[in-house]
Amino acid sequence: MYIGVGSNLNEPVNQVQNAIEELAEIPDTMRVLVSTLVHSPPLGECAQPDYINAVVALVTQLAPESLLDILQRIESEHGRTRSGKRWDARTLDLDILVFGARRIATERLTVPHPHLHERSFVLGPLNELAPDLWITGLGAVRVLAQQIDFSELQPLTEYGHRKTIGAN
Ligand code: A4P
Ligand code: MG
Repeated sequence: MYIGVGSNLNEPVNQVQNAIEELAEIPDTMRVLVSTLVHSPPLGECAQPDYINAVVALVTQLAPESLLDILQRIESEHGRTRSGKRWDARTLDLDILVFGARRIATERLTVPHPHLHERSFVLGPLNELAPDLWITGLGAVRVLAQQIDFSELQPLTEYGHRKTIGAN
């Protein structure tokens, strides 16, 4: 299971690094891989600061909705306020990118994440962790990544190379 982490407010590198540590503390869940942090300009119309993003691989016994509850609690604890405006600047955004082979389409959850295949800041880190991962309805990460322009994506040095092996 893969989580996309993103921030563009209040020291985004710290926000993302702290969130990565908090993901390791989720009950009935093990953090198995952490990607390199990447820097990119904001996607979307409105002017806002650049983003730091990363992808984290977890193995969990939680149901997707229970995991989402916890992710949203972590977002709130990072001081995220929801302006109601979509794609607005945020202290922390935690998205469930992939949940095994599951396809979920409920009011609260769309999995695989609907924009995953078009975002360099998701596919870059995901391709680092799991190039062979098959995404339901989309195909292999490695192939999706070949169709993406990574020219605006800058990896940050040192932090977060593969920490352990084996992910789902
Ligand atoms: N929700 C549905 N599916 C999911 C899922 N797979 N994971 C629902 C998590 N949540 C999911 O999310 C709104 C609702 O989506 C939640 O209540 C949940 O039930 P949100 O986080 O409150 O809203 P949002 O993040 O503003 O909207 P959205 O559409 O998720 O925005 P995105 O797609 O996350 O885009 N540019 C760069 N460079 N890097 C970025 O990370 N991020 C965005 C936000 C824009 N531009 C960016 C980046
Ligand atoms: Mg979100």
